[in-house]
This record gives sequence, C-alpha cells and structure tokens, in this order.
Amino acid sequence: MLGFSPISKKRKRVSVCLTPAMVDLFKVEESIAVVIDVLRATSSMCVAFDHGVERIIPVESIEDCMAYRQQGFLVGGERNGEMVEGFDFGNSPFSYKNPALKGKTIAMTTTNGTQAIHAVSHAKKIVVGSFANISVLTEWLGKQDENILLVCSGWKNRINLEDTIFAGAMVKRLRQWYDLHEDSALVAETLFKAANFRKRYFLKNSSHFQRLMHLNLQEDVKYCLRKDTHPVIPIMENGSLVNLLASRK
Ligand code: 3SL
Repeated sequence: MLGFSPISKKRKRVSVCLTPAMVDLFKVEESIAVVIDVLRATSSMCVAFDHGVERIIPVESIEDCMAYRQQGFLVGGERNGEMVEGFDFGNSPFSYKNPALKGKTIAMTTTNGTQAIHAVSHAKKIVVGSFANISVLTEWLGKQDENILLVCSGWKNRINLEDTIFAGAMVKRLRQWYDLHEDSALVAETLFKAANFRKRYFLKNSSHFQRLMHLNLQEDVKYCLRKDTHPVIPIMENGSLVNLLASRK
C-alpha cells in the first residue's frame, strides 16, 4: 500500500511567505496575515502592548514618523538596528518595558517589520507574532476559520533565519488545525526542529544576529527568543495595532 494520506478534513491552510518580496505569490486578501519580525520589531510590539500601550501606528518612513511626532505622538523605531535621531525610543524590547507608556499611542517605523505590515495591508486581518506571544496567538489562530499566511519580515527583502525558525514553530503548532500549503511551510518547520533548544547557537552566524552583536544587543536577542513572556495579540484596526486581549485584562 502506498503511503498517500487520505483527503484532508482540515478546514484551511497555513502558508509561509519567507520574505515580503514574495508576498504577491500568495492570496493575501483571502488570509489572516501574521507578521513576524522576531529580532526585534514584533517582539518589542508585544512588550509595549503588555505594558499597556493602547495603539501602535506602523509607519513606513522616518519622515512620516516625525510628522506624527509633531502632532504630539511618541515615536519609536530604528534603521539598521540603530535608534533614529529625534525619536523617543529605539527598537529594544527593554525600552517598551515601561509602565509610563500605559494608554499611549506610539508611531513606529523599523527597517523591515513595519514595512512587512504595510506589504500585507490588503489581508483579511493582520496580527503580529513573536516568541513573546506564540501560545496565545496560535491558540487564537486555531479558532479562526481562515487561511493563515505567516509573513517573515526578513532583512531588506531577503530571507532571514530567525523569522523562518519562528514561522516553523508556528507551523508545528498550527498543523493540528490547518493543512500545510507549499514546501515553504515544510522548510520553516524543518528548520525550527533543527534549531529548537539551541536557537542562539543556531543563529550565531546569521546576518542579523551578527549585526545586533556588533551593536552590543546580546540581551535583546536573548529576550526576544524567550517564549510566552508577553501574552498579547496585536491586531490591525483602522490603520493601527491594538491588543485584541486588552479588554480581558
Ligand atoms: O527590521 C526590523 O524591523 C527591526 O526589527 C530590525 S532591528 O532588530 O531593530 O535591528
């Protein structure tokens, strides 16, 4: 007997878009997009929401972010890992561990994460994922009856290891509810299985890990690789991210 699986009874599919440059290959408008930028944008967003931030406006350019600043908003983010001159915060998760941010709105622009959010602005829903919120996010996704597109922010339209590993961790959890669509989901899951329990060692030669090491940001990396530290679900609502779970706190 050949080892073919019977026709699947699972409802929908989970796909992995390995870089924003590949986004047009997917039916984004028919999916919930999960934007992933483990180091560090989507991890920092989870930290901010867990500290009571009310809204994060993902902004594409530094100029647009500065325009928000002139209107009185707090602004955060980076370019190439470094805080932008004139901004209130960089992109370190530790900058957002601040109780004074409760109820605030922050406009944020980052090299890749906020760009990836804009690249999938036509998705049915957009949520943000990182190791910091992996369990609440996958449980929530398991209850949705929609195709899921995991969108790795990568680095300037190139694939990166850390986002692919995280996408793989999500695929491993989501496959109980969803069919896998395309080999990119298998690639990510295989990579995650190889890297799990030794992620930092596995990432040590990767480009962004090296970049952050040169900026002395080893503590940021360690923090961003920890699981379930900030159980929030950032979701796009009228052009800004809010925490879907905020009212339950
Ligand atoms: O690319 C991004 O969006 C950032 O997360 C990169 S960094 O880790 O802040 O350098």
